[in-house]
Amino acid sequence: MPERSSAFAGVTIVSNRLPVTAAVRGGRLRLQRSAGGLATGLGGVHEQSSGAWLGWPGDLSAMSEAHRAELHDTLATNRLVPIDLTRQEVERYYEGFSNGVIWPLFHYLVERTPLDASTWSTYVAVNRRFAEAARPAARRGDLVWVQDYQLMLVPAMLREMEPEATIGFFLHIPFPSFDVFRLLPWRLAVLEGLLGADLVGFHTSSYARHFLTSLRHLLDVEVADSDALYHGRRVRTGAFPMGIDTARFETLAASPEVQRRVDVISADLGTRQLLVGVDRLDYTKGIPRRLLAFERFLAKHPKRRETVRFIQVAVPSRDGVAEYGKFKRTVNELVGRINGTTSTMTNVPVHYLHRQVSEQELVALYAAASVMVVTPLRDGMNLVAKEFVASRLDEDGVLILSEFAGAADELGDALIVNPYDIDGVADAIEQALTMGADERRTRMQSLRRRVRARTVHDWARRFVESLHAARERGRQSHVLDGPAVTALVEELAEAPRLVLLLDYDGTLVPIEATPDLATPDPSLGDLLRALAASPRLSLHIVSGRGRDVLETWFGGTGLTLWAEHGLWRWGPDTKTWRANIEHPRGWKPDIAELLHAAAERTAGAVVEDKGDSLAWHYRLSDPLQADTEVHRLRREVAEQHPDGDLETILGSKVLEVRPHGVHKGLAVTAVVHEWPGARLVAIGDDRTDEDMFAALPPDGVAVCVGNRPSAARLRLASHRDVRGLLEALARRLTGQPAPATRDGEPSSGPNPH
Ligand code: GDG
Repeated sequence: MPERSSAFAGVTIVSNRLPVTAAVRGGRLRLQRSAGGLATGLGGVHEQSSGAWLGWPGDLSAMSEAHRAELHDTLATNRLVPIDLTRQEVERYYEGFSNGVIWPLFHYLVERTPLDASTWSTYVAVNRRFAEAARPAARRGDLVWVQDYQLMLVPAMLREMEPEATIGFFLHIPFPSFDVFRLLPWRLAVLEGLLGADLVGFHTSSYARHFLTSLRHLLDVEVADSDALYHGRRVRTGAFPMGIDTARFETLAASPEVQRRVDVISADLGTRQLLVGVDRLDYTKGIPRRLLAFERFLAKHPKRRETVRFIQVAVPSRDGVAEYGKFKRTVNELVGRINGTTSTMTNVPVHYLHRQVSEQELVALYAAASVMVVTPLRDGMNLVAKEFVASRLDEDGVLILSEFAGAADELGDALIVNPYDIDGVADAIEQALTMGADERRTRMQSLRRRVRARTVHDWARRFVESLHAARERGRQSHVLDGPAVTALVEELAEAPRLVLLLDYDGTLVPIEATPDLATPDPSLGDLLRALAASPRLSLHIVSGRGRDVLETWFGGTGLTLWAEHGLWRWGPDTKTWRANIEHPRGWKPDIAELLHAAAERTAGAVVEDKGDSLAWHYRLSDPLQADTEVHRLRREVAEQHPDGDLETILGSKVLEVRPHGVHKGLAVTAVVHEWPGARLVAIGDDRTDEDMFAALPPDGVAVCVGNRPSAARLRLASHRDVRGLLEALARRLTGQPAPATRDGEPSSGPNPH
């Protein structure tokens, strides 16, 4: 029995298939629970939840209206919500795109991937249907847990409908490395689809890493620890290796029925040793190469033709997908050829069962095998390997396991093989068959400990608990839409004195490819002048830029300027720069040398000398290489200045080196001192602006621009929305119409997203 966990209380599951199969037998409707690991693992969650489970109930086209109505009623009493799909939708969304395109590509079988666009639109449409069906649950506040590669667009679609929803996604197959994933013409849509979730889970940490790498390369998403920072949200990623229901397999293995079957199998084997393979008949599972390795093994050890038997169960699968029909013939022919050349008068080495076997037969095979051969070319996890281990109550038997199965990460005590290395697998078979009893026991004991330590119920609980935690951390800021901007402007206009502290790059103008390109447009000058004209308002630009450029751009607008993150201050009355704090000098040449060396190594990176600080810009560089260089530069700076008189600050695609203790919060502190009682508003887009937000007095208003997570309570989507807010404020304070925006059109106020 799964442990009871209150974490599951309001979980709604969304998966391609419902966990039951409906059929009409003897004129009566029968529902059979699916036996697979996924149905078991999620079944425990569903039982303890008040939420629904949404999925396709299978092809009902041959079912009478009366049976269909009965089916819907029965499903409803079990909180199962059927998503009906037409025959054509199944062909295009499920067989065509999911199993025809995503499945081979994500398993690195590029040549089996037909990249024609014809099925994509149905994939999108059916994903939308699932998202719409999940909407009521999301609105109710349920945790919505979406499963697998058939539904990768659902998280973003649901997020769009219900921005406050809590959404988890788990991928049961590998997430391929970036160089393979990038082949997919719809790669951006898939990434954006997944990023709608609060938590994206994978079987292994390498799949999670591949996902994050693709995000960095293709969407330039900022990654902090293993979280993706996207549209103002923190999308957590993580490895949640799926386990099995170990207790169930142990109980089955100990049952008299299974024992009887083991006896029958053993009696038939006599003194022969048994190798077993169990898979869906799928080209990812490595059956042909496994057969070739077995053939090679027999060729190397001809006497073994009499003393071993290899039973391969291949469960029919996805018959509707063209590739699978061809594959079935290939395997048939291979089995025939190998048996033709290796059979003796008294033994046929390969027993090929192209059908589903009962659970009892399955566990009896696991229990009777000397060697279990699990050699997929790629496999997200592979539960068969774990089921074999759980069924070995005798602590005997050897597992041969592909290094390309996710399970290999946990089951290191198996004989780990490369399925492409036919000779290596042949040798592993011989090693397994001749392994001493002590070694077999030691390995199996260790494998059993691991499989028991992480059951499928633990997997479900860990995921759902992480999703709860992700929700707690995710919601921080409120996106200001048009009415919220109006309300804010009204509130600010009430203040007798108002101070605006504005960052420049990314806040008043967009981030351009190089800093030189991000010059202020004339309309920005007009807007700032209009604001500065209000006697109640004090306007400040608080930038990381150097003194000269700020003075050139804004010297004539009546603003106070703060250069180099608050190190220097320029006032419209004095028209001179003065340092805000004492700071060390003479450090720049050595550090500049380091930064230039890093720029030499990194295409697109440039060094900027700001006077009393240095900046290493990498907007045009490969994000991953830049990450490595940033890491290295921070270490090198710390090594050269062990006394900590310098610090390195990561901004928006820039690493700054500057004297310790300089930060934008200095500007806020000074303003609070000079304008006691004034209402302060700070607006900024990058990490350095967080120092301003942190230094604000309790009634200060912090507004973050763009996507990154922030301590700011309020958020605007882009610099355009900042201008919209400032224009509205200028109108309200001066009673004059606001100057036009950069595009020559008056802003209609910020967009909500
Ligand atoms: C996907 C991923 C990941 C097989 N033959 C019979 C039978 N089975 C059962 C096994 C096992 C299940 O089917 C197969 O699970 P796998 O994990 O091995 O593989 P996929 O079906 O490809 O599953 C995979 C999994 O999702 C979970 O995330 O591990 O990597 O590809 O439970 O026992 N069951 C019965 N008779 C059979 O003949 N009764």
